[in-house]
Amino acid sequence: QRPRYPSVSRTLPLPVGSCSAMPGPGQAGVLPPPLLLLLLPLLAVRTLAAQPEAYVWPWPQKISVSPNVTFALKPILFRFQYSNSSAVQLGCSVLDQAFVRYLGIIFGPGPWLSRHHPGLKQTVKNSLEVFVNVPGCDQFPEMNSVENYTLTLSDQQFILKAHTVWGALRGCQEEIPFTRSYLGAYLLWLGETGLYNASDMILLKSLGLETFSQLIWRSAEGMFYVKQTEVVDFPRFPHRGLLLDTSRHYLPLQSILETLDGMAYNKFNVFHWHIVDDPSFPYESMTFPELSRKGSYNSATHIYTIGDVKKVIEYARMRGIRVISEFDTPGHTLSWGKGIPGLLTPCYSGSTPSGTFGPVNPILNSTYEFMASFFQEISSVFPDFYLHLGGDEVDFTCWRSNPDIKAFMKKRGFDRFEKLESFYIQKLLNIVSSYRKGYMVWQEVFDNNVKLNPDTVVHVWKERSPFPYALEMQNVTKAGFRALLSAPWYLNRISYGQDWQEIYMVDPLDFKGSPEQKSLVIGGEACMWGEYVDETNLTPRLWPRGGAVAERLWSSQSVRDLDLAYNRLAHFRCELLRRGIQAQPLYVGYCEHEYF
Ligand code: CP6
Repeated sequence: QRPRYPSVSRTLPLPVGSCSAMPGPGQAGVLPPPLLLLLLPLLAVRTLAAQPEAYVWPWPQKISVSPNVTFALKPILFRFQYSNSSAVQLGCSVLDQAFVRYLGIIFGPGPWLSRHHPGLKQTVKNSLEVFVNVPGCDQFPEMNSVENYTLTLSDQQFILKAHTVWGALRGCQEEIPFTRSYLGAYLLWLGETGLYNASDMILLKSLGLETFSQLIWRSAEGMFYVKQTEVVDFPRFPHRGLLLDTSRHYLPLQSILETLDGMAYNKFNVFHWHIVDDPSFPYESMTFPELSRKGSYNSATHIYTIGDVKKVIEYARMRGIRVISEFDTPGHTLSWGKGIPGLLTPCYSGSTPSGTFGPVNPILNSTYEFMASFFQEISSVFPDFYLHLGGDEVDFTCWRSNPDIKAFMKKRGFDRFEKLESFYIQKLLNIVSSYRKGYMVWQEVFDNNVKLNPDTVVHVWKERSPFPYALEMQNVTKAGFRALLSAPWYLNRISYGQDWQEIYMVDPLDFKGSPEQKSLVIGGEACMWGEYVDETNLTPRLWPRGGAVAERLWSSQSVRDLDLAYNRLAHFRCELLRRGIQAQPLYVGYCEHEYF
């Protein structure tokens, strides 16, 4: 043991890694020596003050660590164990598998150096008891699933509890006004008992076990330790998403699964799969196999079969992550045209077709017949209640050039192309609603005054047009719609320096509006658009920068100290490396596990 700081000493060789304290965001390295000496006492204070109580990312709502009480864990003996009174017992695949996974994460594959620890002063704990209120293991996580957990590591008990009493979600979904804040709603329902949602148990696993795994460290001699700790935790926002774009570049299944691992470590809970777009259509449709046969980059290797999609959904479920697919229309659809002749609008040059194509052709019945069968398939393949229907960046040039479109608009009295776009979207929304699905759309659909179901989620992505994104959040919620923020969170965009800090300091509720309006913000998504990203650079671009979004969406609004965040995030980045995720560095420094 080489304790360095009173409550946070982590000298971790493989498999549990750690970083030594790196200089924070304020750097002294470039200053000449005399000035540096003058500043040294100041810096020392600052660095000490920036030491977190524990290295947990994202930071829990409530955590207290007793620095002087340490427990030891022996890797050969330690087990996760179902509480006798837990509603869920051995045989629950989600937890059974999570236990195996987290034993691997915490202790690594071994061999462990010392089996006998004669001089061990600390109490040895051999199990973490896991208690779940909820029977059943086959559900999917949902928007309203309660993700609360408490973790108590003390001499009396080592226990992880699902605190959750999710009032019969399916039964009372309609009665629950979504205008109530998520936390407020949780507190209200906390007192209600008797009706539980089984999907809560999934979240207990991916959240509480994750926190537990981050609290453990290993000493140089190879023993594992954890401080006496009490954690009471729940997310600030229910929708904490990450968008991957698998059309600009095909991402192999393995990359997607690895990203889901990284998401679980960061407590992200929504995988937004922007699966197709202009350049390629990798989704293999059962109803319309021509779509990927003709529209993918390579129909033998660069497609997602139904089996692949099911694997992604199940892998995500095991980690408490929802999968929301996006099939973006009517724009961004060039790849659809290859497999479905007649679907796209023919563009004209003068009075003759130019041979190029524009957005989906909104004036043909055949278009809506196709969309009805296509989205029927999508509705059944993706179990989540929500579909993302896109609706962004519709280019009117082609519609403008086409005489049939112009004639249709004249007949209908549409004076602007936004009206035609709205006409299309409204028909599409009606189709999807008839399949008993909810939908999310990009902000243009709202901006263009399309009539939307009141439970539509509007996804704000534009940084400043027509308004700065904060004003757009204000407008969307003022109109009574739920809002999702992505505009400040483009991970695909890179720059020199610590750009995670800007990402981190954004607050989704930083706009003018009533408490009701604020409560309509369900969260946000980090986006990784794929124009310049494929499997070679995806992971380092995603992590640890994506962690900044994860903590903003999970932790309390008051968690905004950049120095503390720097230390925890630098440490977490080393932990990601130890877990096999090639996360890039935040700044200068090293990871301690490099020495072992
Ligand atoms: N692809 C699709 C994109 C973007 C959008 N839709 C996008 C473009 C520019 C920025 C961010 C996102 N690459 N289909 C807009 C939602 Cl800065």
